[in-house]
Amino acid sequence: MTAEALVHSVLDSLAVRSDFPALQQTVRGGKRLVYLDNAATSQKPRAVIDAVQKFYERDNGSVHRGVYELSERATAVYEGARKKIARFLNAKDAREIVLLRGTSEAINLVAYTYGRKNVRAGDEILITEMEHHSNIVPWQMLCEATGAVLKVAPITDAGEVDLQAFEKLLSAKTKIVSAVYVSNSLGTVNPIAQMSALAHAAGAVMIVDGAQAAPHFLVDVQAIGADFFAFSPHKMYGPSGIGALYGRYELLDAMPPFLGGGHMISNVTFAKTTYAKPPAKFEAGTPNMEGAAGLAAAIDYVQALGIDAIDAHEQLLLKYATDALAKVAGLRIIGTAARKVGVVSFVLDGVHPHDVGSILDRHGVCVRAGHHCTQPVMERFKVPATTRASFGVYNTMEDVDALVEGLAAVRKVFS
Ligand code: 7TS
Repeated sequence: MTAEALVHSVLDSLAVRSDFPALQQTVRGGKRLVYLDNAATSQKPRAVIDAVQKFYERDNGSVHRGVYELSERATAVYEGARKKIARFLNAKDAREIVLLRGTSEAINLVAYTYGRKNVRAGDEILITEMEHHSNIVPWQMLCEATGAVLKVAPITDAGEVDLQAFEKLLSAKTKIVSAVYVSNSLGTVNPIAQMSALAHAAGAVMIVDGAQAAPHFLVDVQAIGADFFAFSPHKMYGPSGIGALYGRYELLDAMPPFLGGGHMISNVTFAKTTYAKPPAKFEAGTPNMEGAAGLAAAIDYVQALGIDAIDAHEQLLLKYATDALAKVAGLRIIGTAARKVGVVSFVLDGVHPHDVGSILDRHGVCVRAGHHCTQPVMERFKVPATTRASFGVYNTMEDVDALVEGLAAVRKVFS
């Protein structure tokens, strides 16, 4: 079987592509749109767009509060999405799912509430060198507020966490370990269950930044031992502005609230306010209801394709792209871990990644060029930035070929 036929045998990516209205357009004067920036945000299938529109056309009403039919429907959509996420991530209970804006807000919530309650001066928080800024800055803010110390587990030249060093950095002082499941700039899939087990053995809680995991393979928050797990559905064909924090119920229940306001209370008087139980305690204000409708449709969409088929499809693309890019003169791939998702970061001798990105854009190829909000990773590999291609369900080998052809054009400009 040819490689092209093999890709189509696990997922019919051309049929999948036709589900995405945005991918039907041409760009830059008639060029086929080759969208390879899925790690930043994915395009949306018709089913998700329709679910958002249907919510506005039929079900929009005040969630949780109203006594009329539209409000009941809005509440059913919103709470239905919560249940769907709980099943998707294999949480024990839907009350363990807090609906927020996304991964950044989820990690900030944990740092602010769990962190300020449980972390004292001299305690330690352990992260890794491959974290997104969203999983660095909230911990630095917590350390500033409490006098705790941030420790960083180094990564190897291949872009894998140095597990021995990680283990050595754990001690009775470690109160929190927070690590990325999948690196957005390197593509590395971390041995997160093993890291959780080590964190727990040291008596720390384990927070998993799952932004780049859930779109690509089956996630089971219980199996990986996550105490908290952050999720951004806009990277998984869902709407932006909605996301989730999974937290073990006992932990959520013992945490103080984050934002104050409507819905998060049990009773308010000027003398004393008592708070609602989780997840309501962390959901002040009118939430993103239409986003919840779209998010539920996105989960249905990936489950209908089959998450294992998605994984297999992206692995084939990753291999095809890695082999093809390795043959490009002067190109070096940054991130060569044994286990990766469909993310390829690279640098091209003598050409700044921003120039690579701009020239590729002229050919209709959308990639990300920059530090990908992982400046310490750039420092680790001694590069100012990388060009990153990241794959999704609708990408094909033709897309990879377009990338490689675009790179030949870059080379011509800079020769
Ligand atoms: N963590 C990881 C690993 C990420 O890749 C991102 C976003 C975030 C956290 C933040 O997610 P948000 O939904 O709250 O924004 N990563 C990227 C990226 O790679 N390019 O643009 C955003």
